[in-house]
Amino acid sequence: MQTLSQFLTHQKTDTNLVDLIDTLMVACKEIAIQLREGALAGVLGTTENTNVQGETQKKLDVIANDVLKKVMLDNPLVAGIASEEEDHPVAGNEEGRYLIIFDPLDGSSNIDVNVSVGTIFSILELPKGLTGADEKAYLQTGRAQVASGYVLYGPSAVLTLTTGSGVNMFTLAHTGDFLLTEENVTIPADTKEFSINMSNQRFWEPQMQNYIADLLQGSEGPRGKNYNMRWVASMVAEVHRVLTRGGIFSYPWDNRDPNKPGKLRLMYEGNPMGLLIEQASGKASTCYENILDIEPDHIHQRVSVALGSRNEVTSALEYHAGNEDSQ
Ligand code: P6P
Repeated sequence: MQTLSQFLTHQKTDTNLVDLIDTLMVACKEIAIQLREGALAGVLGTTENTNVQGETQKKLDVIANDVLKKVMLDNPLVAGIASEEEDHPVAGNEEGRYLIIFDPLDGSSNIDVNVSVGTIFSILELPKGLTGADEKAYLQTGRAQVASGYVLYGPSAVLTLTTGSGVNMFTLAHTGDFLLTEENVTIPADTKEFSINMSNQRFWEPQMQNYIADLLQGSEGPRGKNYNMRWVASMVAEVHRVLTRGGIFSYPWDNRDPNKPGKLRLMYEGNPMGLLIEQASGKASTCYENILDIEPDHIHQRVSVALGSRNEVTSALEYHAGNEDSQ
């Protein structure tokens, strides 16, 4: 089985990008070890702090963020990093070429109940004339990403990665190597599985209420087939399932905070996941536009999401375009 470095080198990936991704995996392996220790290492539970999102930080949120920050900023290729857990970007090396944006531990509300979580990352090139300290340097569309992916810390630790030539999956072996286990991942165009937090149903726009209501009618309804539902509350786990067997995952806009475009974050959830989904022949939308086309305004901006099996996402968008009778 090919190691991650062998595979990327075989694919003729830029050697600097290979070096950067290898460094990222050093940090993720350390996070995986801390997670495996869990209660034994006294790393469960929350801190006294809240992050820029207004969320109480888990101890492992802070640990994961600190590991990624230290390891990545030590690499001379890194001009700067931005993180869900950092108010502002952190400058790296003046000669650095890359910007790394990450959600250090997505789904961390699941840590204390031992459910899968993950590290999501997005890699951009530093624009000329800007530094890793300038927030403006990071505000690039999702299509500008040179690579994106996540490490899912589940029953096994799996890296899912795109460098713009398809999606591949690598499983962490006991040797410490990430070994190629799935090549050229392709999402089935159709699905019978949807993933949404149904407890928010009364807050959605009518178009989303109508779409989900039609799914729930099953084979007697306009969709003409029975659907199954999943909700893990870790986007990284949901996206991994969608990449592995298809589905539609959505966290739509809701009226609980009308000024917020969505719950998820564009720069370190929507964009990296959106690139993976598109590279695997799926579709990634806000329900109104392709996620990867959004011109970002600020590093922590939020976004609504509907992504996964191309034909199913297209149907969901037709409800939002006012064609409720879409089949
Ligand atoms: P809710 C985790 O906090 C996260 O950002 C995503 O990983 C996940 O899909 C979503 O929020 C879960 O949100 O409202 O169901 O807890």
